[in-house]
Amino acid sequence: MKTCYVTTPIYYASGKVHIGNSYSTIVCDVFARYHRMKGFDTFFLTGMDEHGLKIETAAKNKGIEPQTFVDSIAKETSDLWKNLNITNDDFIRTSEERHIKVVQAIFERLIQNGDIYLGQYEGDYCVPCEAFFTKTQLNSDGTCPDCGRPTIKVKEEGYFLRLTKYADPLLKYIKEHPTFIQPETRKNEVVSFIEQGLEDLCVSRTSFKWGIPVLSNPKHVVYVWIDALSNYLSALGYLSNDETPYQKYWVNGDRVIHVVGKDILRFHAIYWPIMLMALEVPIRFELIAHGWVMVKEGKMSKSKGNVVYPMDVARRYGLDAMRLYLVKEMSLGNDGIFTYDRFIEKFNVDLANDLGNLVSRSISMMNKYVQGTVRKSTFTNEFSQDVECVIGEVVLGFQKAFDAFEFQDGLELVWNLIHRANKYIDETLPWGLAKNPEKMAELETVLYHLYEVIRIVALMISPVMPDTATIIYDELGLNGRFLTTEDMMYGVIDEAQVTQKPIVLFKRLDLEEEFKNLASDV
Ligand code: ME8
Repeated sequence: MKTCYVTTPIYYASGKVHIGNSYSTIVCDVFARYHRMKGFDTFFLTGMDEHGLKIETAAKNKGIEPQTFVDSIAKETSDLWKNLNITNDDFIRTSEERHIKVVQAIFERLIQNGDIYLGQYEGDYCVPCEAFFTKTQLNSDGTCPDCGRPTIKVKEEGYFLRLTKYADPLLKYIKEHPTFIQPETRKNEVVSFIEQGLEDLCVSRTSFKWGIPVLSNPKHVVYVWIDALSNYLSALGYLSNDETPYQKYWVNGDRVIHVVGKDILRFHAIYWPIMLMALEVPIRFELIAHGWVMVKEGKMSKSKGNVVYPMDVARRYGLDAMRLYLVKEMSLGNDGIFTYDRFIEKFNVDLANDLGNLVSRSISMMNKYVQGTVRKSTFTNEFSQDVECVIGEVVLGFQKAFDAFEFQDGLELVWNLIHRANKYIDETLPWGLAKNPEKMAELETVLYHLYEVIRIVALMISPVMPDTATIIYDELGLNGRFLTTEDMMYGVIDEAQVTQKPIVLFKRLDLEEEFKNLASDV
């Protein structure tokens, strides 16, 4: 059986996860669910990044131990994932023993083979971003190039990872593996960053305590990126000699995908493969870098009070509608925008009008004209043939897109099929056929084609809208059957009995009304 290992970034345990961070997790969930449908043995990892100065300071401000602080955020975050229907197989936390052991072993190994050495660090450090910057990387006024806030000067003894030694092998690797960094524009950014010249990276700190101590020199704690990046191996049981998930999903795995936001691209595209080269661990992963979810005013920020939380949207409009909006409206490589007016507009068009309407009018015609029993029929006509053709093309394109993490393109195709089916109803006029007993075979064929379109649409949207897909499947009388990607083709079902009572899947929203409600809730 083929394997798929997909990971989200591990989230800083410093605050509440918003709709932007949730985007990373939702797209990974879509990928994992899709691969399970394809029959891949899939391992989906997410977790928490729990060390560092920022977290130590936040805990101190609350008057509690850092461990107590991160425990409560980890619980809140893993509960959120359950509520968002995320199907992660594991939840790694960097304060766990299984992770600490791996990081300490990795660090010692890199000291022993000379890829980490002790030196003097002098530089500019951004506390909120937990990142050091060279003079050339800082903004002209000396502020942080990532967040724009002031940096502080730091001078201390520190361990360094030899990035310089691996710059050429890394460039070679990137050139030889065209899908290593996606999309292409992000790859070009990384290549030009490396070509400008890398500097060795400071990977330990002595100025705070909340981190993993370096075993051979415990006054140092491991600086956050070696700690954080190692989660992708520690969760797989990297150190053990047994038949571990590490062997299965990493060393011998078929697909390994790390999904990251564009702001942490550099760490994953440069530091991480270099760490792996230094450890002699094969680089098995492909990196997908996505853009940011923005709001009307630009970036979400607590101080501006414009942060959108996923459960607020999901409670109001349904979880699946929110998941669909994020996956369908965001083009992976670019920034996307979340606004309630756009969300409501898309809800009405994509869900209430297109999908909801197709399902409800088709099922009620099946009940009205053939007592809910749909059968494959041999009768055909040009419209039906065209629908079969469109199904074939859409499924092919959909699978190609979903394999390549291009969910927006895949879903665009699904909606093309929905439009085609709605048009098919207008072309064939089943209510007219029903009036003429001689047209019974034609009517049966139309209803069967509609049935097959709805079934295949439900299957294709199931990684994104799992609850909706289950409801539609139940309405089609298929509970729990025909659920793999192989069932995504016309003609799979011979006969079926649909529900007599279809529910309204998505009720049209009134924009004005919704804005009144939203305003009164704030
Ligand atoms: O960076 N839209 O954690 P984090 C889309 N601990 N994605 C967004 C976003 C937005 N508005 N805001 C943040 C970290 N993100 C590290 C990762 S991995 C070994 C360590 C994304 O909690 C961001 O790009 O700050 C990143 O991919 C993820 O949320 C976690 O961010």
